[in-house]
Amino acid sequence: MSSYERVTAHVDDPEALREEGRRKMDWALQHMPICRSLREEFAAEKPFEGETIGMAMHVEAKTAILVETLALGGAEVAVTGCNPLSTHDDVSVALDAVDNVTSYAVRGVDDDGYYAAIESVIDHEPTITVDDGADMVFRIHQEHPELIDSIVGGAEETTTGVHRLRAMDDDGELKYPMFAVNDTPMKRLFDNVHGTGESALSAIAMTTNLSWAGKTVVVAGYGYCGKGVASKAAGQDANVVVCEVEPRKALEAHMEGYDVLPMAEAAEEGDVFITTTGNKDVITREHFEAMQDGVLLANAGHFDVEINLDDLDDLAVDRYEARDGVESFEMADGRRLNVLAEGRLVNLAAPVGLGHPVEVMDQSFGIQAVCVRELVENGDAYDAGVHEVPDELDKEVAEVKLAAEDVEFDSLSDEQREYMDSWQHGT
Ligand code: RBV
Repeated sequence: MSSYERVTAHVDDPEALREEGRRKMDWALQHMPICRSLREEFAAEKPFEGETIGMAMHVEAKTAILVETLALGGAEVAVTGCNPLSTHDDVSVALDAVDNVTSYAVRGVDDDGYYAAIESVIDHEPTITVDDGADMVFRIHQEHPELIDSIVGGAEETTTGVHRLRAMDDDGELKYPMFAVNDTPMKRLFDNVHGTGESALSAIAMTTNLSWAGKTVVVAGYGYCGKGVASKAAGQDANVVVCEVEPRKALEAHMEGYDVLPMAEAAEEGDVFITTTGNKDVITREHFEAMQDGVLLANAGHFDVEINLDDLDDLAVDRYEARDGVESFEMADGRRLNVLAEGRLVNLAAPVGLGHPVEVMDQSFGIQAVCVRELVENGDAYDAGVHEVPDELDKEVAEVKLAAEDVEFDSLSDEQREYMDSWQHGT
């Protein structure tokens, strides 16, 4: 059953829901010049005719524009969510109404519903896959290996997914080519840094109605996402503490002016904790035991494993919904520790979560779209395994964006090019 049928079975006015979803998509599109430019190209040339694209991504307005862009290029697209809480049902319904698109995403599904929807996408027998977190690639390899021969390749959106695919690849278990969209400059220097920083902080602020100024914000992980969260929190006048396990990143955080502490010490000081590591058990029992009353606990990593909620539940004598999107865990000594969005990635899974700002997703999804085009045009050139996105494609997307922003920039003269390519020049 598509999301339209599932969602609209419970609402009085499905057409109003579809219209609201479409309105959100139209707003996003206005701010997505890269996707607009690509959709013109795709609509004229129909590069995806005959392809079936299976997608598991956060189904909200910007993602819907990517899906529609691929469908306008001639593909049949089946899509579902990549997180049980990040789907916007109105957008999912609007997307399902687009020609050649079927959406199976519904917000608030349980584990069975989540995987059933991925299975429904796989039933379309995709020739190309687009993932955020690699759940679909993984499922195809585990449960439907017979489909692999007819899959040209795929593209992966996020750090965690690329990490997972590299682990599969290292074990010789990845059987078709996958582009690491996350690793391109146009993606991770913008989406991971500014996107995560802005959207995680705004989702936390909107969910709690609390201020950043004067707070101690503990950021776990100083990768691209952690850097973004730390710098935006500092920009809101918070005191930022960084926790790291990698010595050079810890040093980088220290040199960039943040306090660097082990989590065991940071736990005593923090007012707000934001995890961005991609690893499990970043905040556990010993840390909960040391925290102050009223702390906020939020995760901005892809999976809900960073804050150990089983430990927290063990310690709690009571737990209750304190606000929409905030669950309070009350300790025996009366302290209340507040978990946002069930420990799922807060910028998308909080009830007010809108995901990253439109402009950065335009960049990320521009890369996704040109990767799909590259797979259709040159898929045979890529072996099974994880591949970097060709730099020319990344530059192409940057140039479209600069043109849309009316930013002019320099180019090298022939002499400069020659100088850069030669090694004979010295003093
Ligand atoms: N992300 N998507 C959105 N569609 O609103 N916001 C963030 C959206 C992606 C982002 O690219 C990141 O790599 C991934 O979500 C984590 O799941």
